[in-house]
Amino acid sequence: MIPHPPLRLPLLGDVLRVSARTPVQDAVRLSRRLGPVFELKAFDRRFAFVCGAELVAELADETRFTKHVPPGVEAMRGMLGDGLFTAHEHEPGWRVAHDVLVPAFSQGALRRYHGTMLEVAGQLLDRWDRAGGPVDVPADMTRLALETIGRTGFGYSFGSFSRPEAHPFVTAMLRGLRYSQRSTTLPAAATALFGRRARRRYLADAAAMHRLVDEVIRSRTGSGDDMLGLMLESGRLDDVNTRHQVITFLMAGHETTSSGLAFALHHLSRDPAALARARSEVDSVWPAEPEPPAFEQVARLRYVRQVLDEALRLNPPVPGFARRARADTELGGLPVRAGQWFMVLVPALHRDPVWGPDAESFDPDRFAPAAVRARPAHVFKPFGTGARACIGRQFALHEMTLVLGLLLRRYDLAPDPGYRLSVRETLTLSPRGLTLRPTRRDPVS
Ligand code: MNH
Repeated sequence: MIPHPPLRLPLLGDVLRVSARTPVQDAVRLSRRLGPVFELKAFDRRFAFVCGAELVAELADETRFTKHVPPGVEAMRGMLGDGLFTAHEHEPGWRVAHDVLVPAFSQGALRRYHGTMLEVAGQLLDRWDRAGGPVDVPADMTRLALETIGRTGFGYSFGSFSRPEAHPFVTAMLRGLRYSQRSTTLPAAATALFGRRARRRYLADAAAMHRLVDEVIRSRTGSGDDMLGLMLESGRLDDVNTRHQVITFLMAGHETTSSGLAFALHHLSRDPAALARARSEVDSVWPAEPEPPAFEQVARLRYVRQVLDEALRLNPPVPGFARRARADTELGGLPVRAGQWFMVLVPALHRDPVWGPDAESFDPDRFAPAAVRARPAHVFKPFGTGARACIGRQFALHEMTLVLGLLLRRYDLAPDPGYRLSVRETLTLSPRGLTLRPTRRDPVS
């Protein structure tokens, strides 16, 4: 028997313990009392969560467990179909698309994207130069990341920096994510009864996104070796699958990267010592303004990278991934049937006792090379695990390190003293209402 909260209600189960707006944070809170594996029941559904490092190491064993598409991700298939992220383990299209797209994320490909990433980051700096007051960090990071993936992947500009409001694609996508998240907390019957209008709206949003992507494909100006070029020229993906991959990359490629950057900026702006150290690294490794950093100089920002890893530990933008048993097996001695699945609760894993008693505090030294070597494997999983781990990891890390470096090189970043971190959940996590006041650094500092 898997542990669950005491005093479970008939019918409702544990739903009152988990708010529809903050299911992840509530589950993390419950995990402190319930232990490394526990179950929550919502109406007619049961969800098993795993957050203990030793159990996650077992789930990472690809011979016994594999990726599962859980209900919240299944719901996203209205937008993403059988794209890489939402493909079921048994769908043959995954391997084909994976093989076609891997070269789009190689070192060589990143090198080609570097110039475009710099141009987009330049638009962010122009915006912050003119701000003259607080900037909306999540909104600006979303502009940056959407523009970056649109231009590097597909040769398409969303004009994100010349619009006062979010691009309609972003609005439709956020509504779609919210709908998908809600579908995990409502009982299936309630969704069917009361959810007709929401469902219609979702399908309309998905259709609008599909039309936009067809427009991206038509107006393509990129070269043959970007993501879209690889897909079109391979001749191995049909039109519908190509469309699903494009939406997958636009969505996966910007929601997550933008919140990763926003959380890192939050933590850094509140830790003057870490900020000073990160900045002095930028000043010593990179040329002075206005000279742009070369491709190779980005990965040399080792401490900035530690800052990003530590932010991804405390606030992983993708807070969970699911693993399913391939055959009857055990998990921590517990019998597990073939097909049974578990949700890895990443923010809780990232606070496992292996991280020490001060796991809640922000400390980039946790990612110093010696400290990393001293920890067991599988305790840090912001990008998932195994064959279905994030294909965009190096892309995201290059972009985030580059942008953080450029911001540190140019600005002092004053936090809003009244701000308390509030985490917004839309399947991904992001810092709600985070603002900063960027001011140009003293030329002599
Ligand atoms: Mn990404 C899968 C996190 C950036 C494209 N990504 C995953 C998974 C996690 C994840 C976790 C595994 C989910 C699961 O097992 O169900 N991704 C991130 C984070 C960032 C990120 C935290 C940034 C920070 N991801 C990106 C970027 C792209 C991208 C950038 C594309 C440009 N991610 C993907 C795709 C998959 C994925 C595609 C699905 C891979 C597969 O199953 O083959």
